[in-house]
Amino acid sequence: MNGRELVRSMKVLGSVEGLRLVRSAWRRHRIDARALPPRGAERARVPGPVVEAEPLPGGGIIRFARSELRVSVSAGGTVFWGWDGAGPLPSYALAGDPPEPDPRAVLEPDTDGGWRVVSERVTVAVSRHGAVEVRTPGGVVLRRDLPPRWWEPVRNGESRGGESRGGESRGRTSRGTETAAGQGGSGEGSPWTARRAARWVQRSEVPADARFFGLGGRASGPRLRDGSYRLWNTDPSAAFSPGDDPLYITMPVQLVVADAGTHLAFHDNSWDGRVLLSEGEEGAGSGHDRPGTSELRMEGGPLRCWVIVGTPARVLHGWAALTGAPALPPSWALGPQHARWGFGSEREVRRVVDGYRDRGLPLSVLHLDIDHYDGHRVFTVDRERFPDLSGLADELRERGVRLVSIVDPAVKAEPGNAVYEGGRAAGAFVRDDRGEEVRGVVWPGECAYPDFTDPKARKWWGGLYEERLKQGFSGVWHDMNEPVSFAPFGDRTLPRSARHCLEGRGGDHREAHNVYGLAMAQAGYEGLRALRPEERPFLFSRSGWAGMQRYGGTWSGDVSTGWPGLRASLALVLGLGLCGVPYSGPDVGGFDGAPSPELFLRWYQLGAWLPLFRTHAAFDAGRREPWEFGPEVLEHARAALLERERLRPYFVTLSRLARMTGAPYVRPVWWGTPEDRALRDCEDAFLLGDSLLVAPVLSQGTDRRAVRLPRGWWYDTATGRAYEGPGQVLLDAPLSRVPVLARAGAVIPVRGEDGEPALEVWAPVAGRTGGGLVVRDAGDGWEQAEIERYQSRLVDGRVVVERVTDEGVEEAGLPVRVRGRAGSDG
Ligand code: NBV
Repeated sequence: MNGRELVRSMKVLGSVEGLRLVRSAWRRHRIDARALPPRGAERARVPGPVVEAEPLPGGGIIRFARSELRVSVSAGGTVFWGWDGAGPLPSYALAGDPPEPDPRAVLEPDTDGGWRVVSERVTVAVSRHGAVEVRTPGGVVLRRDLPPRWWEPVRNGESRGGESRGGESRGRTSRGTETAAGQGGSGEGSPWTARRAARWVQRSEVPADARFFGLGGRASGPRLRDGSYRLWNTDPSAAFSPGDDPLYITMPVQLVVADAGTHLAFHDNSWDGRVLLSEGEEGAGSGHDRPGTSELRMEGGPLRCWVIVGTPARVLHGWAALTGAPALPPSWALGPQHARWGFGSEREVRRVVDGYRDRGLPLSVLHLDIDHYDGHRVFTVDRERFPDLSGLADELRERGVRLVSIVDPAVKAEPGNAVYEGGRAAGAFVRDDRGEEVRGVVWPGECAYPDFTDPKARKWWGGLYEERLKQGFSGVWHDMNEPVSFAPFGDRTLPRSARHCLEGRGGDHREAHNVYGLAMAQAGYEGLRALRPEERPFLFSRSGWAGMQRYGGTWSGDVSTGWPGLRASLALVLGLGLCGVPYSGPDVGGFDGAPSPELFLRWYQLGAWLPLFRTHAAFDAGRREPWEFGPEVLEHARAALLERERLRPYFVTLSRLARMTGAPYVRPVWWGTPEDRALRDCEDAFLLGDSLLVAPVLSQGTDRRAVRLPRGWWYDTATGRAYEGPGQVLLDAPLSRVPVLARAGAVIPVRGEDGEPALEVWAPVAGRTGGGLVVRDAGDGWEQAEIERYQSRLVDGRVVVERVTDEGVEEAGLPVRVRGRAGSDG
């Protein structure tokens, strides 16, 4: 906690809490000092030279002097490799069983004395010193992971010097690095579990032209430039800007886009770590390329990796197959949402909802923050400020507005607090190495933390959502689940030595920290699903990890109010989408401070095109209602809102497609043409599905902006003028709107003027056809929805739209509105 944060929490919590914070930080420090003795002398080890190889389905095991590597290619072309017994399971990221190995993949000797696994879609070559190369079937190298290096404690009588060599083959028997209580290792199982806390490093090379994306939610993205990115979910403690790293969601997931192809690499390891990225350079020095590099330095955990290659769409499809299909938000969660920390009363909630209604502004969801709790205690209600919450919820629901509740994980540790006592009875709280409950300080004061890595704690916690449903809430918003414990110094989280169940394996917070939010999301999702089986849960979570999309989405967290924060908002949504988390959005207007009317409007105009469209701000921030910024902003915000609502059927379609294919709604402009290098560097525009290209205004005083187009014809939806890509065009961006382009031929589901489903079709260019997919809103339950396929073409200069079915083509069956006239100049 920095000074500002301390002052703020003193303001909110009172000065007594200030002392509590200092005590709590000391306690954390003491526990760790006791349970995690400092590392002693260590030495580095490498696998050594290759010894032999043993074929297995999908690949095989390649043995080196001191290590062994398992390589397996699945039938779909997904690559797995793991060192020293690290297999795909256990894993918090994977959705179920690992994919079946490809029975046709063969292990064969490679030219340099190494081995390779050859399959139809991909070749994995392992050099005789343990470098792993992933190549296309044509032999083009997409990624080369150099031999890893581990640090192991030096034992009595062993020399410390340098890298292990020669006589180190006995290293096999000297791998157990930790047996002490509280060190997290059971000492059982495969070699890597025995040396669970050994640090390791691996350097990887990618083509010189490659660009990096992903690593979870990074404010400085979406293209990740040279630098160091930490893998430790962190509440930045104050509103963040693009320079702040890490944030709430970190993931060892990188998407690499190069001329040679696109691939995703996922190191399935939840420990603290760091990724050092350096883009390559073509023709550097004497005409030779300098490859891009990515160096992963981990504090412990298994060295195992998944690599998925293909087009961006194939890669994300493979990623969703591996880590789970994104949860489908109910369609109301695709409508406009309004939140604020500090509504403070039922009256204020009604005032805001009335404000929307009186101005004819649609509103779908309203969120209640921690101020509606009784003394900040989770799963309670302040009856003075909210005497009839369920009555309010019913009333709002009749008016078409759902209520969503914040849920914090920390439980006030006090006798008489039913949630606390229930958690104790269930044995659900995190304990330290001596079996004492681990305490931290959050909004309610001193708190205990559920251990969401324990299935029985998840079950208990999930049941608590019944209270939220009874209050009339329709969904939940998980906060502070990095998890946070306020502290004036040191790490603002649980002690690293805090014990966790980890699904029965046992371990400590070093391993559990990054999956805490993910496991909490699982608890919430499963709880809601069991309590209200007929409806899809709506959940979004500030923290999470690879696979979190199975349970819901996320949001920006406390993005700072300012133009850089606006830019970071888009970076986060794009980056998370490429890590498989398609549903997210920023605090529109920024979390803190007071945006200028112009900044607010531009944020609003961006937010309206993102999956989660929600205004939100801190209790001491300026207003965020669109009418608070003067009549001009109100009119333009209204236009953005109405356009969002008109396009709701398109958002519903995109949410269904994300679930079925893993493709995010919001995609970088290079999505369909990753070979276009200029597009890879374009960070200020995005594709919304296949049909639209949105070019938000991200800087002050802009009324015209450059827009980079992918190949094909695109219409400026405001003017109807068509432009041919690839290339760059200058488009008007008056305060009233941001440039949005539609792909020629696109068929887009919209709400017609009568409110009924209709198709908007942008005329295809002569000689080409177009089309689009439509998935209709099938309700908020578990109904399967059908994908409808439409095609558009020009017949004698007239646009014809037809539905394509297995039997052939038929009439569209929906009202069609044709727009644009391709090739025309205005
Ligand atoms: O619950 C209060 C806030 C919330 O409004 C915000 O959205 C979260 O990101 N919460 C953080 C805790 C306090 C932040 C200073």
